[in-house]
Amino acid sequence: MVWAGEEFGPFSLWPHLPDCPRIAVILPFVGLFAAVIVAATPSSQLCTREQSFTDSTPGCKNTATPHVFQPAFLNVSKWIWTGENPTPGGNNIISTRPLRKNITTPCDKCAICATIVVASDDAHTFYVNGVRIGAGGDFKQGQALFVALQPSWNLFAVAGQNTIANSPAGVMATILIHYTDGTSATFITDESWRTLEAAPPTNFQLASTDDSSWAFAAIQGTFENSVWGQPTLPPVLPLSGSKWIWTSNTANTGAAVASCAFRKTINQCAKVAVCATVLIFADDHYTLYVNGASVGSGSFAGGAAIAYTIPNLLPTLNTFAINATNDVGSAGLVATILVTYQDGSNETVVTDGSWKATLTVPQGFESPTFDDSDWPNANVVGAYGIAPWGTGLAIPSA
Ligand SMILES: [Ca+2]
Ligand SMILES: [Ca+2]
Repeated sequence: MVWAGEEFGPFSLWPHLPDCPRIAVILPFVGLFAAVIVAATPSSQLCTREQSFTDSTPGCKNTATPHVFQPAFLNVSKWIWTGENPTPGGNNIISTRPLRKNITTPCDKCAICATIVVASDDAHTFYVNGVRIGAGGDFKQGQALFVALQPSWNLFAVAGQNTIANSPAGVMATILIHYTDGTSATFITDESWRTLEAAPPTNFQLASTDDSSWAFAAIQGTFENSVWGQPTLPPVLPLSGSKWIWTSNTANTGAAVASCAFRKTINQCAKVAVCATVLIFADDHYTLYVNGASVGSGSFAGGAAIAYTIPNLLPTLNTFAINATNDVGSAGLVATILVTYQDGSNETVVTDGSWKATLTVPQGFESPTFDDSDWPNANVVGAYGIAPWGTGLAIPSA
């Protein structure tokens, strides 16, 4: 579904506090809980396993479960700019312009994380709740960004740049917000966004900046009809930084017909993990578990890597476990995991020699409390791109 934003009122004053009784309770709890974790667990120590972060927030019990990744389709979005040139898609001066949208969560939901795909002519820097989460510049292909959200409202801000004199200028984004009840909703750049015919003021990306007197953005074109053509979605995640791993370093030329177990525990004490996106492929097939729960399975016969959204990470310790089976010939496992943290940052974890691997699959190996300390590290078979798999693997779009 597409919410154009009108239901929350583009004419309402910002910050717009909805009439949700829970809001006064939730936000202090988020900060307090995060602060307790940071203060109590120095990053030099292993963390203890905490209760799910969102479950501790009154009114925000997280019942979302892992699922196959859902693309943030750009084809529902619109190109926006200031309207300095009243002709949509017309030429603009060299300039940087602020674009902002506060998205209020419906009263009966709690936002947890988002996938953002953004394209721009000529460049953009993207902020969420004041934190810079990425920058890029391409009107032919969107950039994928992943970010953890606040439960009740979130401020999306973009500094759009037109770097070529007398050329069209525009930003197009689709924001797919995941809620703790397992539902999601799509938001787009449209005429409800706020902008200025001036350079972004200092701290324009912060919630403390009042944009209620700013103008509304002007539509420069739609996905179907604009001077830019139709931008494509980027790959959900890259595999280019990942290694093929197995229990022997020559598995690309042949390996035992067997099932192997792989484990990687991400232990980040100084931050609160919220969501993850996983892209994974195995020769010949696998089942992926996160914190002991089965997420999904895939096979070589599918010919494509599969992406998953994990919306229910634990705050500090998260265990990714994979049962991978070789049926014949070469064997390998390759994956990229992107974890989003409560503070707006993210971390990419790839399959490499730091993973644990065994040539058997012990009972209960997928459990977060399983002791893998006596397992050997995985063998690196080679970088993504090596034979026999090459770089031809199909990767889903963001
Ligand atoms: Ca331009
Ligand atoms: Ca094989």
